[in-house]
Amino acid sequence: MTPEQRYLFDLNGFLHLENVLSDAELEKCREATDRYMNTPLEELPPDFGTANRIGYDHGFAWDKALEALVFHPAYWVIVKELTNNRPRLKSGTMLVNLPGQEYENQRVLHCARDDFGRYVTQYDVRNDRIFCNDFVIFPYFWDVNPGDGGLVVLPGSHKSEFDRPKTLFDGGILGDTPPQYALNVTPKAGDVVILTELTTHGTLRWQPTERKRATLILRYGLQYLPGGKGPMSDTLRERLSPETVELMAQGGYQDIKEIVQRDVVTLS
Ligand SMILES: O=C(O)CCC(=O)C(=O)O
Repeated sequence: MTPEQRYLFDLNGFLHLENVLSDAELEKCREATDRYMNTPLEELPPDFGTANRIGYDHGFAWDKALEALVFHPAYWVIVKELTNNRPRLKSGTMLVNLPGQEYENQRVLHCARDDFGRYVTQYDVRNDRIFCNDFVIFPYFWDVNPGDGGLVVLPGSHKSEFDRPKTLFDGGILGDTPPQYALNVTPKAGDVVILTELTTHGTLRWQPTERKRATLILRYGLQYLPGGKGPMSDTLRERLSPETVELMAQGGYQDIKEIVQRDVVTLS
C-alpha cells in the first residue's frame, strides 16, 4: 500500500484506483460477464445463477479472467496489509444493474456496524499499517459516469462513534441523486473501488437506458474468522485454481498461507 493510498483509505474509508485492468483483462472480463448473464439457468453449473438479475452467484468463479482478479497485483499488497497477512476470500458475487431495473434493497444505506453491531467489524491503525477484517473490492467492467447512479459512500463514516440517526439521508433510502454529505463514486471501466464494510454505503438508481453497470463484489476477511457462504461446494472447488482454494480456506491466527508469501500470484 503506498503512503498515498494509506492516507486516503484511512481518511475516507474507501479507495478509488484508476486504470487497474488492462484492455486485454477488461475485454476478457466483459465477455465472461455477458456469457454468464446470457447462459440459460438450466445450462449453468450447480450453485450458479441469479435470483434477482442483480447478484450472480459465484461470478468470480465463472471464468479464469474473473477468478484472476482476486489476486490482481494492483491490490494484492493491499489485501495483505489490511488483513495483516491472514486473508480469506469469503465470496465473489457478480453485481449487475440493467437499464430500467428496480431493486429497492440495493438503495438502503448500510454498513457492517448497522448490520452486525459495533464490535464485529474492526478497523485499526498500528505501526503505519491499516488493519480491517471486512472489506470489499469492486473491479468495474463498464463505465459509470456522473449522473448514472451507482455506488454512494459517506466518506469517513468507517470511524463514526455515533449511530447514524435514521432521520438523516431521507431515512436511509437512496433515490436518484446522492444526499448532502454523501459521495457518488463513478469508476470508469477498468477502475477498482476498495471499501471497508464499516463505511456507510448504498446504491443510487441506475439511470442509463442503454448501458449496464457490472462489477464483482470480492469480499475479503480474516482466515481465522467465520463468515461467507459456508463450506465450499464440490462444484466450486473443482472449478477454482489451487491458489484461490487456498485464499478461501480457513487458517490459524499465526498461520501464513503459502500464497501470502508471494508478491504476485498467478492461477495455475
Ligand atoms: O451497488 C454497489 O455498488 C454496492 C453494493 C453493496 O452495497 C455491497 O456490496 O454491500
